[in-house]
Order: sequence, then structure tokens, then C-alpha cells
Amino acid sequence: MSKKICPFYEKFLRNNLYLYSRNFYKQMKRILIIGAGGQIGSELTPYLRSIYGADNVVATDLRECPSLAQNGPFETLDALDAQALDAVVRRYNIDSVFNLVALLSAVGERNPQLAWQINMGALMNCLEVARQHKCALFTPSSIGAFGNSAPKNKTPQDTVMQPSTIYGVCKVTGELLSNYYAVRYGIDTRSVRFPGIISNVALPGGGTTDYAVEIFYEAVKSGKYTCAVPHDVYMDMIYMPDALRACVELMEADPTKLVHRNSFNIASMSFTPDILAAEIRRHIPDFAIDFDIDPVKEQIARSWPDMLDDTCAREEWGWKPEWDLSRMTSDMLSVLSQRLDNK
Ligand code: AKB
Repeated sequence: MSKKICPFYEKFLRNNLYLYSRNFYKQMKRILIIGAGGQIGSELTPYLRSIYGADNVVATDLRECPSLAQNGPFETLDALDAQALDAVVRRYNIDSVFNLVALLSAVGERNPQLAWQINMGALMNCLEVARQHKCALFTPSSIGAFGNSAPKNKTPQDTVMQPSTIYGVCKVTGELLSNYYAVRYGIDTRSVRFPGIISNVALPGGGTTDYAVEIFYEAVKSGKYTCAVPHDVYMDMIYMPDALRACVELMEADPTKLVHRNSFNIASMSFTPDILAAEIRRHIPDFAIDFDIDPVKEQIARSWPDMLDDTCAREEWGWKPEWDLSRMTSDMLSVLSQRLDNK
């Protein structure tokens, strides 16, 4: 027979155990998100605020973001302005920075010089502010860090990295620079190589994997979609809830267990546009897809891995995806149908 505990005592125990495990586990306390208005930041900001407390997560972006400013501290900030970045870090006593600033792969090819200036300028400023204020730093890398010379299937964690896009060149350089700052200055830099991220809050902009988000909006709105990426190209994808969890789990991981830092392969699903369309047809039988191939996106997509090997992330910090193609597709369609119906 189980013993009955007084409800007040039970609540006291629950709260104190929670606080104990929270203090024991949580490394990040005052967090700064740079580029918070984009696809990842629009969801990472509320996610981190729900874990660490709204006041402890400062969102920043080049533009005003009313939805982020409503629920916690927000500052407009140009990540290329080192002094302004330093001032925000000081003002809020920041100890952890998430640098989400990037021109993505397809848009980067339109202006490679600008892509380098923005992607590397923001990273360099973040590394320097992290060095000066002893902050931990997370900067996403990407499947785009690989090129044609890497093995396509089960692409290993450590292999040849010769990307053919300026975006990929920035990602490889960023990984190397972040490792350099870790070794040379003891800065706690960590990152993952994100697959294409599928989400339903903010649209991605200018990536090669964007089709895997747009297709859901069009499936719900019009039942058809014209895809710019060839029907048979496999690319790694991840659903946003897994992507958010990966950020926190890696940043909270025990540093003594990390053999790698920048950057971990993570994987959860890999498919072609044809496979994704077939999955959508299980919910919307008349859904139609046709193709109007963008040669730049085709070249990029074909140069990227089909599927990464994420063994190191699994072994070093316990990475494990929770969403597969079928669950993600049902969830995307149900969230978007409700939202778009209500408009
Ligand atoms: C892109 O397509 O450029 C990004 C990425 C995979 O890094 N979504």
C-alpha cells in the first residue's frame, strides 16, 4: 500500500527537487540571442524563455520584433557593430550567446561578398565578445559545410570538407575559428551542423532546403506546389522541436564528455521532394507537385550529403531525435490547417 503524503509537503518536495535539479543542471543563466527574428530565433527565444525565465533571455535583431519584445527583453542590434554588441552583453550581464545571424546558401550565391561580410563579421564579433566577457557561444553550422568530395551516405563527423558555396565556406571557417577560440582562449564554443529545419512559425529565407517548409503552406492553401529542387535529391531535414532541443542539450552537456565541439553532425530524417509529396498525399490525397528547377539550388542540393552520420552527437551528449517524417508531416499539416483556416 502506498503511503499518502500531505499535499503541501508533496508540493514542497516537488518544487525543491525541481530547483535542485535546475541549479545543478543549468549552465546558461543570462542568454543573448542575436538574429532572433529569423526562422530559428522566433522559436528558440520563447523556448529558452520557458526554460530559463523570460527576463534571462535577451532577444536582439536588426529589426524590431514585436512578438519577441512582448514576452521579454528585446534590443535592436546590428551584429556587425562590435561596440553595440559589447554594450548589450555588459548591460544584461550575459553569460551565453546564440549567434543566429546568417545569409543562407541560395541567397548567399547572389552576393558572396556580402554573405562573407555578414556571416563572418557577426561570428568574429561574437567570438570576441565571448572572449572578453567569458561567455559560452553557440553558432549553428550546417549540412552545407560539406561538398561533393565528402561521402554522401552516412557522412562521417570527421571527413573532408570542401563546400562549393560561400555559405559552406563560411560554415567551415566558422567551425575552425570557433575551435581555435576554444583551444587558444578557453572559450566554450559549441555547435551542431543543422539539416534543413522544418517549422511553422517563421519562414526560412534564401536556403536550399526551404522547399520542405513552403510545400506544407502550399499543400494546405492550394493543394499544389511547384518545387525548385529536383524530385530525386535527398537532403537531411529536422523538425523544429528537435532542433531547439539539440541547442539546449548540447549547450548543457557535460564538457568533459565532449570530444568534438564545432560542429556536431545531427540527423533525424532524410528524404527527396518526391518522398515528402507522397507523405503529404497520405493526408491530402489530391496534393500535386510539379517542378521548375532553380539551377543554383539544384547544384547546391546535389553537392550536399544525402544523410549525415550523427554517432558522435549520440555518444558525446546523448542526441536522439524524436520526430520522423511521418509524425512531422501530420503535425505540420494539422498546425497549418488550423492556423490558415482561422485566417
Ligand atoms: C540552407 O538551405 O541554406 C539552410 C541549411 C541547410 O543550412 N537551411
